[in-house]
Amino acid sequence: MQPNSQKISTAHDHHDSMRGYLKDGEERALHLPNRGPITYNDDGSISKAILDAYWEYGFYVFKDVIGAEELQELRADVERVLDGAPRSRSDEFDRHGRPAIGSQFRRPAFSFSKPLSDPLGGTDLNHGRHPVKMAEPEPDQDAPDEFIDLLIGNLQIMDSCLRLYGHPDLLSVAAAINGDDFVPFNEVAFLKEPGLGVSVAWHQDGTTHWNSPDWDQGTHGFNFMAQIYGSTPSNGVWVVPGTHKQGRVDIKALVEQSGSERIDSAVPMVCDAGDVVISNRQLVHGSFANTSKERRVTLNMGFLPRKSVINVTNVNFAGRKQTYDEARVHQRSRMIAIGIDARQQRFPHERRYVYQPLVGEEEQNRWNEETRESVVKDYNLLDVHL
Ligand SMILES: O=C(O)CCC(=O)C(=O)O
Repeated sequence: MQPNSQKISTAHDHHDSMRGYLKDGEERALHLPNRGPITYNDDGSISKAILDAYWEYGFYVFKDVIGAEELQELRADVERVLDGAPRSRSDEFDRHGRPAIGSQFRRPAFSFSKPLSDPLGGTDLNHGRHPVKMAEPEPDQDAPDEFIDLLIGNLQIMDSCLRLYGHPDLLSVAAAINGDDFVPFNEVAFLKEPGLGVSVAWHQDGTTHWNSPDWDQGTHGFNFMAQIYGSTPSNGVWVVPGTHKQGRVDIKALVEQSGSERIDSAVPMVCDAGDVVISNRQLVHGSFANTSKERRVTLNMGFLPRKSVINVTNVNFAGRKQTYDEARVHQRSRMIAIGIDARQQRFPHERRYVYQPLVGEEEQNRWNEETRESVVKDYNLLDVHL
């Protein structure tokens, strides 16, 4: 039985007490046959070995997807956005006294949390899908009361993220998993700052289709998780491999069997900077408070199978009911086409991905100041919530 981590008080104790669990998990993770570059069969389709491993384990670590130059651009954009962020959740100005980034958008671009806390575990938030509270170690005395743990709407606050969104290899994977007519879900950035990063309590994403007669292992889609500083067992997302195939998992029971929230069968996503993980949203997954000295910044980009989305009704981020009809999904999907064009302008020698649902609409979906205003601005009011 592992120590009851709920009783651990300081960040230092927490980090120390995790060592054995982190090491064992890393070893298990590195033994799984689910990491390597994105590769193709002779006919241009994604390699069968990648797809087989993804469907078997529910995740795959794609190595070296983002090159050094692009990584620098992504990091610089995150820094710029943090520099221009509101000083607190109720502030309209940044630390330089300028109007904060995001004030021009209808949805907030920043989420604030208490250092090393678990804002979701054991609450009704997110449809109550995080049933177990994680350990909340005491942050160091010089830690701020609150810090930014999430950026929301990456594609409108960071042009580098819009370009990454149009990545031909990632979009080819999206098509291989969800079909050529895949649709967008949402884009956020998880900021796991050293000594501050919050827990994301164990959960499965997805709220709408668990009891559908045609539910399957891919129904609630997947997230790409692009790592711009790498991801370690201490600061990374952990998953329970294969649980995407099991329907609703009893997370409380998993935690009880393991003797603490350190679930025995879980493994961490171990990545270098530039790697991108594809992670099935139905996997049991979560992350621990970041008591390590390493930063993780993960850019999430989610995609769904069209058949899970069209004409489905759900509540949005503000609790308002909405139906994802064809017109709405079409408008939201324009972000893929604009991302492709933005990428092509930046990397003109790279293969340009062809997004089947919007073939013939390339002219309307050029990346320029007009589409920044008319399509990209407030695009995430049309996010899909499944
Ligand atoms: O990045 C993290 O720590 C959590 C990610 C997560 O839970 C998600 O993408 O659903």
